[in-house]
Amino acid sequence: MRILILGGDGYLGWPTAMHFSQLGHEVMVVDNLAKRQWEAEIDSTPLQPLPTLRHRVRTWEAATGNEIRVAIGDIAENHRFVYETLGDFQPEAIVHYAEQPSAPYSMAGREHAVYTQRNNVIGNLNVLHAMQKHVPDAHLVKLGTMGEYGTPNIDIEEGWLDVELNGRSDRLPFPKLPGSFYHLSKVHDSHNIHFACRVWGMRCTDLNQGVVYGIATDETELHPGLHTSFHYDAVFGTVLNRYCVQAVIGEPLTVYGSGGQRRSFLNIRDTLQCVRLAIENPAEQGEFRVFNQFTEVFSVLELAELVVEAAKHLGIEARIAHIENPRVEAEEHYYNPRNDALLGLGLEPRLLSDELVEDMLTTLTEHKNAIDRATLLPTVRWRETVSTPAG
Ligand code: NAD
Ligand code: USQ
Repeated sequence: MRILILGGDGYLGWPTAMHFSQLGHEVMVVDNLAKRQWEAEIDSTPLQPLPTLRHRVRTWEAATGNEIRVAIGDIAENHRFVYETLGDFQPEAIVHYAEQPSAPYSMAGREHAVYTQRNNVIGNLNVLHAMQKHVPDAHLVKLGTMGEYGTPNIDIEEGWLDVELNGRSDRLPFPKLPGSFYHLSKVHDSHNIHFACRVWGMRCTDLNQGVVYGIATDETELHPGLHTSFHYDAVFGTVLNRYCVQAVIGEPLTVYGSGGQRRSFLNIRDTLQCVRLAIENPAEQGEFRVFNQFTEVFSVLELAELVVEAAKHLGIEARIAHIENPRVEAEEHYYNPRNDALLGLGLEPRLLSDELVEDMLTTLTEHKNAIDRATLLPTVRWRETVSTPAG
């Protein structure tokens, strides 16, 4: 199958590209390398220096004999580039990761909020229009987020809600209560994709993904130059990845507020499994399909306690610090999301056991000296209209 990966230079995009290439698919990656500029802007560096995208692709070809095509371009600012790429490559499936992914980055002030929503919403619109023109039968697999739903006081269904009102009933999009301008951009994307399915008969899967953790996949482990971009700073690092880094360098694990915030989580290896299952079992023509993509639910305090315990097994004494929550979010709340669809397609979750955290801690210890402590504490505050994203 011809598979186009948008955002193929990123944390999830690069391992996904290698995964499909290894499975024998014809893969092309697109990226505008914007993440590398955001890193420079906020003075954040990934754990391991990243070779250029073309260099990574050459390493992949040398290691496996498989080719990955590359196109550098901006899907939001250059719609012609998107049309040309889809027209030339004729993908049968498109995996769309190419968005600004950080909630704190989007909350740093007006410019960052506008940039995030413009980049994400317009990029996605350009993809939808280019698909309609050049590959109307292709399957769009779009990365959304569990954070679109927020934390309502009812169970979270997969995208839809059966509603009865005044004697009538309907199946309607599940209500959304996102917690940042970034998460809002994903809600806007979902509405635009749903509309495109209704009016143009396109086939799309919206993957409402939880928080991803992990540093390695089967393919990144094939060669030292194939690692992915792993962040631990307060802007681009996600919570469990951050805790593990904090533990190995003896910094306290930064639990925001009481830590009762419950979220959905999954291993980066399971991201690849879920995206593969979505592609192998495509949505019907005209169908807007929503999957909740996660394997487990934890509170952020439970996660910190898990890391402390795993660190203890390795002789590392980790400790927890409850710091003032820079975000506006419920710290004690009901949270019960469903994830039946991907399990029904055969997802075999790789659950977070002590052993898995210990593996991560061991790998991170090898890179201990490269970790920049200055980027660990949050500087973006939701209640302030201008914050500095830099540490
Ligand atoms: P990332 O920043 O590492 O990757 C995104 C890539 O897209 C970057 O390489 C960036 O340069 C590229 N990009 C951004 N805007 C672009 C544009 N206009 N044109 C071309 N390329 C562009 O982020 P990630 O963690 O790999 O996340 C990938 C996707 O998955 C994002 O959409 C994110 O919102 C979503 N997601 C991530 C997580 C997570 O925990 N990492 C969880 C749920 C959803
Ligand atoms: N948190 C801490 N301590 C930290 C960092 C975070 O307690 O040091 C807390 C946050 O307050 C929040 C939770 O951990 O309650 C998750 O924060 P996060 O930074 O790990 O994740 P989030 O901002 O939600 O965003 C990440 C990705 C984003 C994706 C989202 C999935 O960056 O791309 O969409 O996870 S979800 O959370 O399901 O919406």
